Amino acid sequence: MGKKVLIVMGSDSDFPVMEGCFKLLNKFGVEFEARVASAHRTPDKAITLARTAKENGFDVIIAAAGLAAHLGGVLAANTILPVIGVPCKGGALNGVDALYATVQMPTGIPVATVAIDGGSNAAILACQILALNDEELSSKLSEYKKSLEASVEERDARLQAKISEL
Ligand code: RP5
Repeated sequence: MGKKVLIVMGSDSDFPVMEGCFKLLNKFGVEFEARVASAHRTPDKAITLARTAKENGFDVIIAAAGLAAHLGGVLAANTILPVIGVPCKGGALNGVDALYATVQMPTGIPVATVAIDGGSNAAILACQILALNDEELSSKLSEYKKSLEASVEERDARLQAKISEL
């Protein structure tokens, strides 16, 4: 399988938010490349990454940025690949600024925005997009959903045990 997911981060300081994303993509066996490029500090680099992503073999882009987070929008403006935005917490507004900047895109240029610090969900959403044309990945996602169900049942059992001890 070639490189499938391009991850662009506004800064390496966004790494803690994106660690879960990298881990999940590894778990699902999806290849990715992660780069730092800023919509404000290195606009040419960010635009070039977006414009060349398709020809470089990527199918989905994930953009992670904090503060006035225009990265997802700038990437989406320069590609027809789906762009998933991860607003990162930080600064005086604690990520609400990044959420609004990422999610409130004008008609025609969507950025599929996950929760503040939702790096893991960005990985899952990217895998769900790729799984449309990948049966093996589709099966892995189904297994993952089953493991979530199992963990809820374990939590339910723990709750019942705690209540019975009161
Ligand atoms: C954003 O500004 C980055 O995505 C990061 O979330 C935030 C702070 O960046 P650094 O000053 O740590 O490089 O562009």
